[in-house]
Amino acid sequence: MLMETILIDRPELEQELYNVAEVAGYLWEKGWAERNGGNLTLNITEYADEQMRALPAISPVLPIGKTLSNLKGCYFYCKGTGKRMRDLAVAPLCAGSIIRILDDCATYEIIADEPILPTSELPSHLALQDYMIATGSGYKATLHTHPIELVALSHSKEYLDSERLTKILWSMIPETLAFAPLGIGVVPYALPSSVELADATLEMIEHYDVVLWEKHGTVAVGKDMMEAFDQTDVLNKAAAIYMTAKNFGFTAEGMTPEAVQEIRTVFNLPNKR
Ligand code: 2HA
Ligand code: ZN
Repeated sequence: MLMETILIDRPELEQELYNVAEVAGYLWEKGWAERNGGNLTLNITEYADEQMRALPAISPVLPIGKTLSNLKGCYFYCKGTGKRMRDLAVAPLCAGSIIRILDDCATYEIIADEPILPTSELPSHLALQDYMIATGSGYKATLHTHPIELVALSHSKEYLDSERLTKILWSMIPETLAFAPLGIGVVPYALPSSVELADATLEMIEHYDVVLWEKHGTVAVGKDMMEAFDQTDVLNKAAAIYMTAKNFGFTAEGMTPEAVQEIRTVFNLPNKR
């Protein structure tokens, strides 16, 4: 039996969801997405044609938990709560759904393909989406995942200082600074899914490429899901090198501050800190 899907006759949207699925596969392969771990959203408003806008809701009206004034009439693909990334990698609309934000900017409804409730971290993700629109960033993707080495580092007070952690990671290989020039910002532990966590994340993403939730995971944003993934991957790679040196029995020396500064100058990177 062929299932009805919103992707029929919408090849561009289908391609976008393929890209999201590709990233979900990488998250699983990297061991960052145990069980239902991690979640993501993608702003797909540009693909919301008249027919899509006319589709009836397949869920009750549901609260976001925040009022986000830039999201009026926006459409998002969201991973489903309790769903596995490795299932999303195979069939994005069996492990997630498409939602429409209603005019009050505080509620939403599910429109396709199935009434799969969105991610438990919806307030964080949509607050970021709202901010990304407000700043005209052109960013469409938000990604929360559980990268092993970065989460491990967040278990020691020594690494919970954003500036200190960023400097260590930048000094592991030249590419870290080149591709994550704003570094990583640490958010102190807060209950998963809480509005408190959402607010702290939003404050941090204004200043850093990736946000690290203490003893939990990371949040990254990007023009598309692959970009959000790459940002996380680059920083976690640096953490993995740092860890490998520790396993060899020494602390990585790190590039000298002069070598880091040279990268910044030659590649004309922002000199924020
Ligand atoms: O299960 O990772 O933070 C999804 C999560 C919640
Ligand atoms: Zn999580």
